[in-house]
Amino acid sequence: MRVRILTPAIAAVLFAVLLVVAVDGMGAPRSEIELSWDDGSAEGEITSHVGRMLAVGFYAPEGALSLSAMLIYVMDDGLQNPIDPELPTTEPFIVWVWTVGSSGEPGPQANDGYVPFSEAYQYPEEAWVDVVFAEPIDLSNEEQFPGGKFYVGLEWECRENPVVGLDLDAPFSGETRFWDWTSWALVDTADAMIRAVVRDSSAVPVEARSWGRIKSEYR
Ligand SMILES: [Ca+2]
Ligand SMILES: [Ca+2]
Repeated sequence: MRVRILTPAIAAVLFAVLLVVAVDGMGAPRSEIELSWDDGSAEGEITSHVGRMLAVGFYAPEGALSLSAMLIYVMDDGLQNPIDPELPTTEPFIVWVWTVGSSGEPGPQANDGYVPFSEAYQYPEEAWVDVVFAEPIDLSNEEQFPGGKFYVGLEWECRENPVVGLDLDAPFSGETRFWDWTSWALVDTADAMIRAVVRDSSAVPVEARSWGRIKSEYR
């Protein structure tokens, strides 16, 4: 694991949109909620080796038990693209959804492992990368997802790419976990900048608050 703490001059204040309200073809509102523990600004970053994983746990609000997308804040890896210096140097990664294990850590996988960008250089750096699941994941099984809790995250397929943003502003959620090839270590001094987008399945608007917004508003 390579973790680096950025200097304040480098740390960018990032833009966070916490509620997306879309309108479907019939004009009826459809609500999606972006769940976050991070405050939108990266003070650190993390990257690792092939087969290691990073997960963040979330609680789906009542009435919004369908996981439709996740977001990951990809940092600048400091490398230059050999083909075109204007292009990013991003590499594929695997997206996982996990149930909750017996000790609260990520449990068995709840999706098939999704590679949203199968070729190199397909998504930007220094940006929120939006990964939409082809099939939304049903979180309503109370045994798998007690209290609506689930984990989303990524598995590295390439050495030290991508580099993921870390929010180092307290308080910390204690919901970030790192798979070091043998166990899920709890990361309690940072919130990884990975978010989940949930929605209801009946177009009923749901509560729009999130920890990340509260943290950035009231810190
Ligand atoms: Ca921050
Ligand atoms: Ca780069």
